[in-house]
Amino acid sequence: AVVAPGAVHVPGWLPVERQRELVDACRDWARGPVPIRHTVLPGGGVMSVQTVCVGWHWQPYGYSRTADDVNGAPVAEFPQWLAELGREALIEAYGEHQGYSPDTALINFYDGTARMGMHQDKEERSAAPVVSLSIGDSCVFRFGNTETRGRPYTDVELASGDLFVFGGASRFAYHGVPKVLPGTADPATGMRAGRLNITLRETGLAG
Ligand code: MD5
Ligand code: FE
Repeated sequence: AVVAPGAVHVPGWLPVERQRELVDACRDWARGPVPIRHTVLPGGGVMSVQTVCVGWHWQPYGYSRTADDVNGAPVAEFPQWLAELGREALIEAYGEHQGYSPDTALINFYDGTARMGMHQDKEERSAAPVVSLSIGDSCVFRFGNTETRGRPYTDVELASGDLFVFGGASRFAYHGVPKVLPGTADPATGMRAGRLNITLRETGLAG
């Protein structure tokens, strides 16, 4: 379903076996070299989601190769199979992969009470689409506008296996996750509780 120009939601895109493989890979990355943790914001606030990064380390003001706010270690290498998954996602959403070459993944874990406030993703120096994959508990995803954190917005339920691609005019829209729906996960994915979200991005950075 096209939710807005450039914003495409594909329910149930990822088969359960591929969800399970992704969960296994995310469990490995969550252990290290940079352990999954709650990001601390510049103002001192602590995000309720837990995040681990692959390829580049995200912080609210930019990307680096080492996790200087965690343990100083270089982040795990971004695997080519994940870039290929991103191209498959773009072909599904837009009919072509557009030469998509994501070099970073942000992996967010939401427990039953975690939330993500309305924000824009502007740390990337690239207007390439963001590919979002959801596994585990469903959530309410709030898709807004490019001008304000507030209305108008559309609430969409995202379930396990759903693909969402944000490109074009939607790339810089405000968005957030006001609510996780505990108890909705299919244990066959490997997620017994909570929600996993994997986003693929092009940082636009060299090296
Ligand atoms: C999530 N994560 O469900 C979301 C999925 C984040 C984040 O928001 O920053 O880690 S990514 C949703 C997204 C990305 C880029 C643009 C838009 C949405 N959008 O225009 O709505 O954990
Ligand atoms: Fe975001």
